[in-house]
Amino acid sequence: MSDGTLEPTPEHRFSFGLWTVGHVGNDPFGEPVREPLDPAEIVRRLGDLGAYGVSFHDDDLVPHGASAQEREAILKRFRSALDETGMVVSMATTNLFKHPVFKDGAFTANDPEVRRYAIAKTLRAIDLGAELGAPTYVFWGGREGVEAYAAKDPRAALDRFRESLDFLAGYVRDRGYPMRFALEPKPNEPRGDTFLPTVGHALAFIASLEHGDMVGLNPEVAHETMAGLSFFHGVAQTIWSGKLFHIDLNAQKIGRYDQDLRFGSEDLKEAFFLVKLLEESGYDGPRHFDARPYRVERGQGVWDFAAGCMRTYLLLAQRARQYAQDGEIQEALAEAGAPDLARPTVGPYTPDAAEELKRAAFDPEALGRRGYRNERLDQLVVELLLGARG
Ligand code: GLT
Ligand code: MN
Ligand code: MN
Repeated sequence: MSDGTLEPTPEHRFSFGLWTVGHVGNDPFGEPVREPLDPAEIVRRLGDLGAYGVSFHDDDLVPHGASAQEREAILKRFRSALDETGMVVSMATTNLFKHPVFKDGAFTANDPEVRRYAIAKTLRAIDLGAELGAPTYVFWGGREGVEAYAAKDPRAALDRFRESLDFLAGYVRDRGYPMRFALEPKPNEPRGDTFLPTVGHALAFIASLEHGDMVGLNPEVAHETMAGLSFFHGVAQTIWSGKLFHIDLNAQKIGRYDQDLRFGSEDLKEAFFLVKLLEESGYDGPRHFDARPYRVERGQGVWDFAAGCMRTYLLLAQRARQYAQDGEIQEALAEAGAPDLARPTVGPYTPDAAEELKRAAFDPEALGRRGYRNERLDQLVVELLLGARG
C-alpha cells in the first residue's frame, strides 16, 4: 500500500526480476549492448533505490551447468547481499525456454523425455526458490505453444500442462513449502500461438487442477495488451476470482511484439486505473516490474529506468487518492450511475420475486432518455492525470 510519499521504501513492495535490470540488451536482430551484472550487485543497487525484493529464474542465479561448489559460492554471495540490504526473494521461476531442448515446448513438448526433463528441472528450481524463501513460484509457458497446428492437439497439450502442474503442486505440498504457484499467460512470442494465451484462459484452466487452490495468476501488462485486451479488466477479474497471486508491471503498445517497457511509459490512463485497482483492492503482494531498459541505455540509464518504474507507480497511487477526494469527480461518478452498479439487481431467485418482476411497471422510453455524462467523467480523469485538478 502506498503511503503518500514519492520515495520508494520496502513497504511499497516493489520488486524486480534479475533478468530485467540485468538485461544485456540483446534482441532477435542485435547483440548485447551492456555487460552482465552480478546478481549480488543488482540486489545492492535495487536496495539503494528502495526496492524490497528480487525474483529470478534458476539459471539467472545459478548458470546452467554450474558445479555444486560454484552453486554454493554463488548462493553465498547472493545471500549476503540479501542480508546486508534486507531485500527478500519475492518470487522464483524456471527457465524453460532458452535451451534448445525446449524448442518444441517444456511441459507440452511432444517428446515425453523432454517433458520429464522439464519437470525435473522445475523440481530443482522449486527447491532453490524454497531455500531462498520465495513465497510465489511463477510459470510462464514461453515455449508451450506451436506454429504448425497439425503438430499438437491443444487438448492433449492442456492435459500434459495440467499433469505437470498437478505433479509439481503435489511436490510442494508434500515438502511443506509455503509456496503458491502463479501462471503467467501470454498470447504468442516466442511461439506462434501459446497455450493459456490470456488471463481468461488461465483462470478457466486453474479450475481443472487438482491443487487449484494453491494456483493463481501472474498477469503481465504487456501480454494482455499484445492480445488487444484491457489489462485493467483482466486484473480486476483475477482479483474478483481471488487469484491475483503476483503481477508483472511494465508497458506496451497494442499490436507490437512484447515490448516490456518501463512501467507507465505507455497508456497512462490504463496504468492509472490499474494502480488505483491494486491500491484499493487490498492486494498486498509484490508490485513486480518485469520490464527492460531501452536498448540505448548503459550504466546509470539502467537505474534511471528502475527508479522511473517505481516513481510512476507512486505518482499514479497519489492521483488515485486525489481521485477519491475530488468532489467533482465523485459527483460525476454519481451522475454516471457508477455507485449504483454495486447495488444488487433482483437478489436471489424465488418464484415470487420472478412473478413480481414480471408484473412490475417499467418505462423503458423514460429509462432510454437518460444521459450518463461519461464524457465529462472521463475528461475529469484526463485532467486529473494531466495535473489540472489542483
Ligand atoms: C521472460 C518473459 C517474462 C516472464 C519471465 C518469467 S521470463 O522475460 O518475457 O514475461 O515473466 O519466466
Ligand atoms: Mn512477465
Ligand atoms: Mn513481457
